[in-house]
Order: sequence, then C-alpha cells, then structure tokens
Amino acid sequence: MEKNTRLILALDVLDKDEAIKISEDVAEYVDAIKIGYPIVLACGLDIIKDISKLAPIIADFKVADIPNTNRLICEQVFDAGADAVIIQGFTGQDSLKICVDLAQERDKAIFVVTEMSHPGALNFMQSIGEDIAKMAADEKAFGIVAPATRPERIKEIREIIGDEVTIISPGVGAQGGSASDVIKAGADWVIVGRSIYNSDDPKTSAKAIVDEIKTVI
Ligand code: OMP
Repeated sequence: MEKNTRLILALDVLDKDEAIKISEDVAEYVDAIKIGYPIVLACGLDIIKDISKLAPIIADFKVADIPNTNRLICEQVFDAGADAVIIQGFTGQDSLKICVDLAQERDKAIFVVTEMSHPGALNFMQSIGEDIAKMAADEKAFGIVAPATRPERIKEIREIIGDEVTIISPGVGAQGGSASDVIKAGADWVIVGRSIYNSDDPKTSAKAIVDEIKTVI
C-alpha cells in the first residue's frame, strides 16, 4: 500500500451503486478503501472486485478464530481480490502467525487490531493492547489498527512496534478523533467512514481531510 494521501475510506454503505459512486468520487484522495461486514452482507463478496478497480482493498472482517479457521477465512478473502485483511490480535500468536504466513506467500498484508476506538474498548481491550502490538511486531504483521480517539495510545504503541510496522487509525470525525492529531502521534493512515460517505459532497470532505493531514507531515 503506497503512503500518498494517508487516508483510507471506510465504505460502510449498503447500496452497491452508492458504494461505487462514492468510491469513484474519492478515489484520487484515498490510498485504500476498507470493506467490511455491512457492505459485504448487503452486496455480496463480489463488491471487493468491483471496488478494487478503484483502490487497494482492506477487508475488515476482524478475523478472530483458531488458526485453521483464520487461514480458511483469509484464503477466501484474498481469493476474492482483497489486498489486506484485518484480524483481531486477542486470539494469540498462532492465530496471527498463520495469517501472516499466508499473506506473505501471496504478497498481501495483515493488519492486527490492538485496542479499538470506541469507549467499550476500555473495559477489556486496552489492558492487552500493548502486548498485542508487541506480538504483531514480533510476527512481522504489515500493520496494526489503533484508535484515533486516543492519540496518546498511538504514541505509546508506536514506541513498542518501532518504525517497521504501519499503523492505520480509525475514529476520526464521527467518533471524535482528529486526522492531524493522529498522524502527528505516529499513525501512517487515518481511516474515515461516516464523515465522508454521509457528507453531501464526499469528494470535498475527503480532500479536506487530506489537506488537513498535509499540514502536519
Ligand atoms: P467511522 O466512525 O464512520 O469513521 O468509521 C470507522 C470505521 O473503522 C468503521 O468501519 C469501523 O468498523 C472501523 N473501526 C473502528 O471504528 N474502530 C476500531 O477500533 C477498528 C475499526 C476497524 O478495524 O477498522
């Protein structure tokens, strides 16, 4: 994934035509488009191929199973045309390793969720986020997912993982995070959904975020 605009669109819309229209509108301002359960359940897995004509695809299935099942899921997702898969880290080293090995075989990428961006992540996830980040770095995952709602955590996690592992960070806009703050804190990309796809003019909204990011890099 090329680090140009440093923006990833979270395409959590349910209508195929709308999804394609928004993706076409913002393509020049995004480095990747994240496809997750909402759009795949609504439109089918083929939506990955449709959108992949416009940008690299990160498949956000937050895979969280035993190693064999994780591998089967990632195989299907890569076969469907995704360039990267998001998996949960809390299932442990063996479940992560099998995904990273597969991604390396196929020249694809794995992102590992450390701690999530919503308030409920403080109940359980935050207390293991640093261990997950260290595991992701040890296993040479391409990147981790860390919260834009807590830029101070991005800073701490960056210190743990060093510069080899990338950070993609959701929680900008609708969840209260700031794109420039999270890039300053050490994230490589911000992930933005509602502030772009729910706006009257997704293209202008995407451009505004990219312009804001440019002021701090
Ligand atoms: P907006 O809040 O609409 O900008 O969307 C954020 C996107 O990032 C959604 O697709 C979420 O599912 C996803 N996300 C989070 O919001 N928080 C996380 O901790 C992790 C993710 C993710 O893995 O992408």
